[in-house]
Amino acid sequence: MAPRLYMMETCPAVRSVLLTAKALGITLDLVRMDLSKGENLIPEYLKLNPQHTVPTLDDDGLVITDSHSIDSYLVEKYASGNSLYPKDPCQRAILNQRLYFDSGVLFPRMLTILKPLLQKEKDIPNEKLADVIEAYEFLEKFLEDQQWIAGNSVTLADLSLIATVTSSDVIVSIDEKKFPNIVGWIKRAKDLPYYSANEAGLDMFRNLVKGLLNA
Ligand SMILES: N[C@@H](CCC(=O)N[C@@H](CS)C(=O)NCC(=O)O)C(=O)O
Repeated sequence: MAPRLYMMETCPAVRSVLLTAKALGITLDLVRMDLSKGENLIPEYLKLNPQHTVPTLDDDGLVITDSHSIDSYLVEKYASGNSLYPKDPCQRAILNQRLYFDSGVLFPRMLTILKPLLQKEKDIPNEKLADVIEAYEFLEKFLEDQQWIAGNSVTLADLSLIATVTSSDVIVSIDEKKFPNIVGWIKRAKDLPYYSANEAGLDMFRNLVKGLLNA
């Protein structure tokens, strides 16, 4: 039975799992959810994921929440040793730091802007914008002298962050002059053979944000 993914494509965290699965050639049983209708708050879903977030993976009864955990699980379970999640402890330490950067810094900083937007609050406070720009500055440094986020080959850190960064760019535009490393990295990521897994959801996300800003 294919692992079941509870998902909503507009969510960057979901798209990182779609990218990982496509990169590894894993077929997922996709269960689409509409969070605007509170489908993540029904008791059945809360039983699976008390944090009521998407994505949630159910692999034959093993329930995993948080995209970063799901991505690393998919590699370990279905493609152990794959270069997306190298076993070398030094490479993995850097990679994990960048996954935690996505999880603990960039993604939540973007959410502090997105959440009020979803609640029809159009004025974005300058300090929230500055926080996201600061996260871009960190990312720009990570990419100094290397092609990918955790070194010179593609890893899960790229798949997580590309989904977040391309979404964040819709809200807080990435200045090409200030962030040439990030812009170059995005261009390289778009050439990955499985990048299409980010595209449809990103388009939906773009339309959603444009709609909210122009409402
Ligand atoms: N760190 C989590 C973040 C997931 C997350 O915040 N998902 C949002 C949608 S993008 C969500 O489900 N929000 C609904 C809620 O918090 O109730 C991950 O990587 O999976």
